[in-house]
Amino acid sequence: MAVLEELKEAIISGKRDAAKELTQKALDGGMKPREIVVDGIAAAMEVVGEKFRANEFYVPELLIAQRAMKQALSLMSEEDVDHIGTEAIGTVKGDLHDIGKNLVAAMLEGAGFKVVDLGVDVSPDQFVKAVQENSVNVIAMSALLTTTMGSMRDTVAALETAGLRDKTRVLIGGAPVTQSYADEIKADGYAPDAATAVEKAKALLPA
Ligand code: B1M
Repeated sequence: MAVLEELKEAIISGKRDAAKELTQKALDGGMKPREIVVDGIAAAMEVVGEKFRANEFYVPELLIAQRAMKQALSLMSEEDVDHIGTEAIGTVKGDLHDIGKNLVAAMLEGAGFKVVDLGVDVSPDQFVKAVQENSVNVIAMSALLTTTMGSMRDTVAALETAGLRDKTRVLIGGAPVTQSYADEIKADGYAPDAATAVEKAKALLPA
């Protein structure tokens, strides 16, 4: 267990090499990948999220922890990790801002989600295709421009048209997005930051 505590600390403080070495040490010691992900990596990202919300960490610390987390995860294969759910994430059509979206994606990955990252400028049809091609539980949309937010509504409508709305939950966020906008377009959840996005995404998973 000591190695997982050390791994947590390494990720929280953004020590990339140490995060990788400690993950390797845990694997060599016979620990199961799931245990390492849940009790080491996800636990560390939870602390990072709490510190971010408490204004103890800012975006640079988040990005540094995210890189350390990626190093730890790089030693796990897809089959090794028992994902808690699948999330397709993207910045909506017409919008190229991806810093916040990448943070949300990294936090979701650290929390044990399989993340299908569709990138930026993602059209409603691309979101629909992602749901059709992967067993997606939650679609996560990010928008930073007031002029592109409307694409979130279009994506909800496209999911309905494709007959996928009932089985797909929709989570939205980004600087101009609000809870009242989420209510207006009938999204299932809104999160103001990356840490809350993880909480909301977990709550949206089927029981
Ligand atoms: Co842009 N830009 N930009 N820009 N840019 C803003 C957003 C703007 C507010 C600046 C301003 O005018 N004050 C303004 C938008 C105004 C508006 O619509 N209300 C703006 C504009 C106008 C533009 C252009 C149109 C400028 C131009 O060309 N005339 C242009 C548009 C390009 C396009 O997208 N088509 C443009 C371009 C760019 C750059 C390319 C230069 C660059 C983006 C680089 C990149 O992302 N790779 C850029 C940047 C960096 C910004 C600012 C400065 C910073 C955005 C950012 O990364 N913040 C921004 C002004 C500002 O915010 N101070 C601005 C840090 C990031 C961690 O926060 O993305 O909010 P954020 O994510 C947070 C939360 O919102 C939340 O969690 C994250 C972490 O807590 N969150 C989610 C985000 N997505 C979520 C999804 C969720 C849940 C939570 O669930 C799914």
